[in-house]
Amino acid sequence: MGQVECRAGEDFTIEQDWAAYSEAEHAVWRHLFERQQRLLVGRACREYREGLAGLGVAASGIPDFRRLNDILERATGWRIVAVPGLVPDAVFFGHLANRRFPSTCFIRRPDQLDYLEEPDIFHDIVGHVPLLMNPVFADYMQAYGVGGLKAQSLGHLERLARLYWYTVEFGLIATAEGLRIYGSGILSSAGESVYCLDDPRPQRLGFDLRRIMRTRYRIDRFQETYFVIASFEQLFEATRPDFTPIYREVAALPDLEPGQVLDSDRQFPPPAALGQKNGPQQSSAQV
Ligand code: HBI
Ligand code: FE
Repeated sequence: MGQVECRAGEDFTIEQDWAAYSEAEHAVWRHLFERQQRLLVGRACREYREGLAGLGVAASGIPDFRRLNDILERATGWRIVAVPGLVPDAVFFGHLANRRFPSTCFIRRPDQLDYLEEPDIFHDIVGHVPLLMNPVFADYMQAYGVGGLKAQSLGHLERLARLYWYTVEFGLIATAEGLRIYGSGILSSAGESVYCLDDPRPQRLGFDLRRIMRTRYRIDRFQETYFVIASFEQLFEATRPDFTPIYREVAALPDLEPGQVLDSDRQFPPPAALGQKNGPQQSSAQV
């Protein structure tokens, strides 16, 4: 049996043991948090900023899940449960379907500040949890969990995982001030927080459920394609219908590569050419 199984119950939950974090681990959190807060000004969407503020997550150090849960449960009925790392898909979906967000509780090492293979507490708590304070997004995440259990039984998990990837992890939202970030994988990444809005190379396409379910993704590099929603209500409405006929329709079409563009795609224009003399701070995201 792997080490994880013997430490966690059948739902893979463990205790966070907040008192056990070292000063060095709190220092990694502070560095990551302060850097992200500077970078996300003018880039993170309003709903994320409101959720982060509402949770009281701060630079002071790694938060105690018990304190966050007092606030989160009152707001949307969600709760954070600690897990040792990635858990099996069925366990992951089972938690989401019951408004439990499975968050890792280890933090990356100082030499992993810019890239980490799998989620750590900074990605989960600073990336994912603030948006669970938003009622519409909280409903979407629970619907995703319910849908995941069904997708697994239908053998279409890969297509649903693409929806998660291109929305929950790497989604952008259109606002009156320009494109803004809501995807957790971007919100917890210093480099991609800038690249996703400022770099002219990636495609930025209008949200299209079937298009997303056909589009592959790479986990080891910045996205070549981002999908843009008009609102969280649009995202939640898209998950209302029964996906069974949609899976069948999409399975009959060829998969698409990241970066590929179809004539039917709604393309958002690349960011204005960056001012040569000023470099990235002249990005379109500047409000
Ligand atoms: N487990 N802890 C954890 N966190 C995740 O984000 C996660 C997971 N297991 C499976 C998973 N994500 C994805 O493969 C699902 O979207 C299918
Ligand atoms: Fe994640």
